[in-house]
Amino acid sequence: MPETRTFRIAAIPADGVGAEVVASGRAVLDALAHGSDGAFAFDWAEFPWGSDYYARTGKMMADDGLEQLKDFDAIYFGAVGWPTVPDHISLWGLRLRICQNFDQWANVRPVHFLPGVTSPLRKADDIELDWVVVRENSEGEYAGLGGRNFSGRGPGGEVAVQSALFTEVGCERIIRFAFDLARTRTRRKVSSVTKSNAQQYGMVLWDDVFARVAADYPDIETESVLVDAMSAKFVLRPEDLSVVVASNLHADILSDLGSALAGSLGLAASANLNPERRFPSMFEPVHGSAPDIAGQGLANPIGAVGSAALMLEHFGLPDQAARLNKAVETVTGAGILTRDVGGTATTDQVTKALIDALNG
Ligand code: GGG
Repeated sequence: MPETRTFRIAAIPADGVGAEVVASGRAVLDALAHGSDGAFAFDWAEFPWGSDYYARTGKMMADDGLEQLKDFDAIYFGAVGWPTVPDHISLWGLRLRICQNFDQWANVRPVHFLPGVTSPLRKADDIELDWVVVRENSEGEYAGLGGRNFSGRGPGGEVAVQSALFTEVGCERIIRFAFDLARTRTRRKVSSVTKSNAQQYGMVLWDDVFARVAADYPDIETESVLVDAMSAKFVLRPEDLSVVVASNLHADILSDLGSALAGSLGLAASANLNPERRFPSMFEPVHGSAPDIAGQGLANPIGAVGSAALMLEHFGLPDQAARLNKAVETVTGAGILTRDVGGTATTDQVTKALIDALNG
């Protein structure tokens, strides 16, 4: 009998609905492992970090938290943000601290329709939607550069500067990543998004690097689109897109729009990858902590389960990822849906249906 492959995973549910969706994803992954006849298993460690931890300690994660995480095979994350902690403190103290210190420079966010899920876009037409938004995840508008100060002009005279950092290395690696991804897809196209007419330094550098890298991929169709025009294109010509690569801020905004067009932010999965595998990568639903529904059993676990499928692909288990995605399609196709996508099912009911679909 071949040896069991055991993957060590650090679970960080963090805030709000993060706890519910991470519990769901863990249950579904454990059911998958259970059915693998000992081929693979998951060894979980859960970390209590987040806004409650901040209330107790004044920190979003332990001082040596990165040291504690660095030898795991992956991190499975929930959501960060809670009304008692300023959002920039919670985000920088946990999610961004992990992404930036573990050089998870590629954030992959697939967007597609699921059976049984309607959306304003889907109702309007019988169109297809199958994109991957590739978010630069290490610099750009999230470089953390700037400061606040008083201009000396008296009350009301405070000024703040927030600089974006674009490096040639940073632009090139994410753009190449997008091209390599496009080569694995049926529609071989990369759309690059900037606002380089107005942001005349960093985003012009991005455009220049995009043109240079594109020359190495003559088999891939390309376009460069301003972010405002791309927002309109998401809505008006979704069938014309495949891989969309954009800066940290632009891709974050566009992927929220994309998942809303697909039906709900609750469906959207993501992977924060350290492609060199020097550090663990982190898998998380795109959505935040949703304080308005937290703790009520209403959260949609599909984004977290889709993120678990991305983690399986990262582990080199594409068939298992496909099984998980198929189970998701079976469940949504059967109309077992949470409230955000027009259903009445609870988080637990969707989780149970997913496990039944895997076992069925
Ligand atoms: N699971 C994703 C999450 O917790 N996101 C919280 C958030 O506020 N993110 C902002 C960002 O990553 O730009």
